[in-house]
Amino acid sequence: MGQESSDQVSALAFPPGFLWGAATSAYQIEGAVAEDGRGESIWDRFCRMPGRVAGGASGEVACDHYHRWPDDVALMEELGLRAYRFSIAWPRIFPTGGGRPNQAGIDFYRRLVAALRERGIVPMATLYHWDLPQALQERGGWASRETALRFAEYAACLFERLGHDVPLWATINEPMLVAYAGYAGGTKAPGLRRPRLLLAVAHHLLLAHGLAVGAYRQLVPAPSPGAHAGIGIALNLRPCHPASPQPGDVRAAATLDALTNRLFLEPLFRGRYPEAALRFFGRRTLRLPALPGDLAVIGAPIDFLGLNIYTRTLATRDRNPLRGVRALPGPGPRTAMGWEIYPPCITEALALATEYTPLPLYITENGAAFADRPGPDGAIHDPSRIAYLRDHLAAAHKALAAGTNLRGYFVWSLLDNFEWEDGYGPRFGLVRVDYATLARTPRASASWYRAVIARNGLA
Ligand code: IFM
Repeated sequence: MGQESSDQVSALAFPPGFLWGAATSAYQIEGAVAEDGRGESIWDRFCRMPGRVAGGASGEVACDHYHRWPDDVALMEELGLRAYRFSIAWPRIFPTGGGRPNQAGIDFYRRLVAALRERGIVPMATLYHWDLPQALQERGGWASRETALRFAEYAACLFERLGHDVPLWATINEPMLVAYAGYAGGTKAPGLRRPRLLLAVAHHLLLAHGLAVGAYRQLVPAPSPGAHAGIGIALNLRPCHPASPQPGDVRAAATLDALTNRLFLEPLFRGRYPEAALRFFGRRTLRLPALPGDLAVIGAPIDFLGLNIYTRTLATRDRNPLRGVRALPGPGPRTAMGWEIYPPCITEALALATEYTPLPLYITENGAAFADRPGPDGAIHDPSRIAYLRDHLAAAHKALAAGTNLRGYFVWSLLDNFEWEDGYGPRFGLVRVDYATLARTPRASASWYRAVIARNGLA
């Protein structure tokens, strides 16, 4: 990779100290699902259900990061990353969801965190990136309040052991997808098609978040103001636009926004669920299982808000009264996931978050899957990924120039990895992984990103 001087002046300079990183998650990269006492997760189980995951794939080996993490940390250093967002596998720490913690699991993350810190890479740990211990699923999973209580214990255990070494913590990754894809659409683990559970699942995820924040305040010293430190949550915000100017579609966009974005923002920052979402669910006789005091727990002050931003959604009215609204992809060019490439999704999602909070914001995920292959010289040219990242970063810069409190940006993903129900098809990595040999090869986008970090901005 080319050497760039850090004092180069860039056309789109980011603020000093802006945190440049890349992200991954445990089940998507670690493999070693039966090693060192790790328990079964809902994804291990889901992957064994016939027809649920493309090609019958699973995270059994994934990128073998569990064994190759020293090489992966060396790669991060080569890339010049200032931060790395990873997730902790709950079943490695509590193989059956509770009881006594598994020391071998804790040690794995302790070693990883120490290696990151030695290289000056700021660790951001996510506590829940979708790999629930299967034993808790058998007791109802997120539809049960008990899971939120067990999550608070799991979080406290990690704050006690790693709270001083990990400056940034995200509680839950994308609660919206956990609820809708896991319990209503059934496309993600645990694969349930029981939309009636939606509101309970969303509420218990938020409650788990709030309880973990409470534990953090008791166990970890308050972060110094201005530092990249503290606790937050990673929401996936998708700006919703009407598919047409028809009043039905305009209403559909507002409803979809309430059901997907504001369903999480509003309780976190305003101590209530959005009226439009409650009306929508109420008409379908879904009940919120909130106990007195829950909303205060959920609204416990946090230190930052993480945002996973990829695209926007178009909304249209669905004449099926059970559904009411339908999400459509936009008309623009698409990534290999079929997601519309729409860079203003960054400015719009940041504006939506800013409506709710003046807190520091981090883009905890942004990136794209594209099909590419190594050329005859072995190099991997991925101009589409570079263009995607450049245009989305330019949008982030625009938001910064308008005063948005954006403090950092994490590319999804460091490595190609297990893309959930899509198996190993879509490749999001700055670094290509050859799944036959597990060899890692940085793509052209990795050199490009390295240069962006070195000059703290876009050329
Ligand atoms: O791979 C996922 C990640 O686990 C959560 N956010 C979106 C990514 C791309 O689909």
